[in-house]
Amino acid sequence: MTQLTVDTLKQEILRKLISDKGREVKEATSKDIYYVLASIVNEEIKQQWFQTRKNYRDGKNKEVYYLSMEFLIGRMLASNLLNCGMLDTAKEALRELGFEPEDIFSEEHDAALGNGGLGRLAACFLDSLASLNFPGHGYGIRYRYGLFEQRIIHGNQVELPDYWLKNPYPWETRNEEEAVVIQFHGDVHMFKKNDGSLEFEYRNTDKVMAVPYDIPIVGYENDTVNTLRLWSAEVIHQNNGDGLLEASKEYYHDLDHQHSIEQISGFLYPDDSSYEGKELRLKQQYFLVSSSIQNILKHFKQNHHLPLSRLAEKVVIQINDTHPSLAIPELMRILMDDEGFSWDNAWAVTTNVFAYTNHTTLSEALETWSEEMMQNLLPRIYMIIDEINERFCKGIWFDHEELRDSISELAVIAHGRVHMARLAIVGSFSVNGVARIHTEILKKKEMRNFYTLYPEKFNNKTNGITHRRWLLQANPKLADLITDVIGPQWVKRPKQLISLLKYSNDSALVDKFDQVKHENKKVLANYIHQHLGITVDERSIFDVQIKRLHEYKRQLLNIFHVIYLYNELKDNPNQDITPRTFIFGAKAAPSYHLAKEVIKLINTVASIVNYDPDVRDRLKVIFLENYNVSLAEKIIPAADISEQISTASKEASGTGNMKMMMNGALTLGTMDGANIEIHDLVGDQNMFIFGLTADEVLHYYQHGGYHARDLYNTDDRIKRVLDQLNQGEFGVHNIEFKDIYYNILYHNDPYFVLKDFEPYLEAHELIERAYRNRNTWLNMSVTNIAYSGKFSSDQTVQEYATEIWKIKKV
Ligand code: 26W
Repeated sequence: MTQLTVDTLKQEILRKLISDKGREVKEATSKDIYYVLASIVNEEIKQQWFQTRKNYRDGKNKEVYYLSMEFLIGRMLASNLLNCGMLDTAKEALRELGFEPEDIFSEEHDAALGNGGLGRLAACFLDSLASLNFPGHGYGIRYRYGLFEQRIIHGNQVELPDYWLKNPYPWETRNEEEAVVIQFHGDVHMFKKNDGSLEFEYRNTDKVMAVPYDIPIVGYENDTVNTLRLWSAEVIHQNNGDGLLEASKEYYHDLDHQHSIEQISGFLYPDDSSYEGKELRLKQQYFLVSSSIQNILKHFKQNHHLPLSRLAEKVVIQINDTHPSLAIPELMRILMDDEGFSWDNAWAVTTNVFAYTNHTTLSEALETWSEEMMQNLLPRIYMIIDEINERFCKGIWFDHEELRDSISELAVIAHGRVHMARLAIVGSFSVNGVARIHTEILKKKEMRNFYTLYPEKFNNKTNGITHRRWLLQANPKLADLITDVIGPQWVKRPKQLISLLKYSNDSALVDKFDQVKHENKKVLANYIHQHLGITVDERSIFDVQIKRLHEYKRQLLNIFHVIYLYNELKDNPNQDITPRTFIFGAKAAPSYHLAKEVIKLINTVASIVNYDPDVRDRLKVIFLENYNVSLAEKIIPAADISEQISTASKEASGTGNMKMMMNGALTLGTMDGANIEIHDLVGDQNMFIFGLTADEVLHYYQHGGYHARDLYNTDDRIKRVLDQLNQGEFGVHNIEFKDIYYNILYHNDPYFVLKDFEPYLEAHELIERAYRNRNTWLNMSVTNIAYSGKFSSDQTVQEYATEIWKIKKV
């Protein structure tokens, strides 16, 4: 990239302000400056983007395509500047022109085309692919409405539509010449050809146009720019010649038709880990995979002068959870119906192209579609899945007698439903979990029978996060300090953060880490003050739980502990405790009643605790509304404690745990997901582990033996908290938190909140004591940063590349 100086960049901004906006700097708004700067960055990127595409066209490389219904990319200006090597220059130039960089960056609407972990992981992977010079691209949907905006009104979550395209989005380019046609519904007709093979014809289908919008994915200081291609659904315009369409009686019918087509890329489904069999979602999934597969095949033909039978030499497709797994029958369909392949030849190609990542073992998240719906919406695809199933079941019957009794648990179609995870496993050459424990649970429990059938397919790839966005960009003060101490090599090789260990006992040096954390906490405290009008003590422990709201993530355990602390302070007003600020950020799926109750509870507790004079600022509860990527970037650098307290066995990996560790927070967590791998590295002495293990939890689920009510009856602290919920102490009306109360006592506390309460409390007491010993604490914090390089997504993507994708750097 051209190296702009602060002065030349300033001049360029001023010049563009006049040419693009017709304004001088003193009249310019933050928005003007944002667009001008984005357009300068686009100019910088354009050449490399073109060059990268050209390099890929030479046909030498195998490329990976990451298919995902979600890409939670967040804002792009600062990260594009960073990766172009222009971030510091740009910040300086903006300041000299009289603008606060943060104000300019926040003009960009946070692109929330994802729900949580799975969508953000996809975005981190794209960043690492480009930064490591891998030829890898994303395919997704350009939803017109992203994840809802959350408002808290009287303590309740209220959802507003997220129309993120209201202002022009400067990073996308519409590419009409790459549009493809997608077909739904209709009838399939079969003919016998002269050679005895079958020919298929689709009639009366509903046709939709998929138009791609491309977003550049800029590698870190390496001139690679890959592509995120997002598909938008549009009507196919037929020119009827007379131009009088508006006057015709079909006008309203056509409008209706247009509306129903545009719905396909209309909005992101706001469910995270819970499945609902909505037809529109199935349409979205097929829309994504059909357009992507058609596009991938077109480019294969253009770039490689090879027969399609050799597709797997040049193409590998990763499917992000089961959501895009219809790609498997879609590729079969095209190979057979359009390209004349036999079943066996098509299957041989297909099963060497796809790799599947599983992100959850929660049963309520496993996708199954009704056979009837599938048959009606996608008749040819249904036929192909049916045949995949027939052949697969026959294979078990004849070759695996030991599994005969389990056929209905393995079959792709069983009891009137199509099981997407089973389809994904059967049709892929690789199946991976996202943390060691998660992969083990898949192999030994959830997918046991499939593991017996295909042991060679199963492998682990522990998640990672891009340290560029989550450390360099989000926490520049810490990044600078690290570079001062160990030099800049860690930026390209994050594992070199380990050199920090040498300094973790150097008290003059760790003081500097303390200072950085303190400054970050001040910034967050200001944000809290501005947005909630609440003053928090910067020297209190910032104890953070930020993630989607879900019962298994146990925000409830956290807030129960807060209530307990509050009760303690009310009983002994002069107790000497280390001040704490409990910070929450969480969206609940709009239809998830209990999750919304927990949000209400947190806000209710906040409204009492924060204003009670007896508490005297020793305890604050902060619920930050509309948690999203850019809010995470503000909170994470300021965290002291990272709450990762899922019921063991339930959190596949977690990635927030990694982000906070990298920013020097200490993990308070259960032995679940990637917490276990953090523990492998830093040990008991550098984190706070508590609670049931996964084996214990699974044992209780299988054999019973846990009785929540016994704990209620014997532990006064627990009884008091629950009674306060039931009797309306927290809230105006008596009935307010009855549902939570009933769920715990009458449904036997399915996520073991009461069971883990006491150990959780003890862990908090350890934290309080540890925090008072500044040197020990800082040593622990620096140790965590030092080991966090393992969780850079560069590492993860490198492992996918060598072990699954078999692709090489360009
Ligand atoms: C069909 C509804 C639905 C929607 C989303 C079902 C399941 C999902 C995702 C699989 C949920 C998800 O984001 N899972 C998270 O994936 C992260 C990235 O691998 C992990 O770190 C989290 O532990 C896991 O919960």
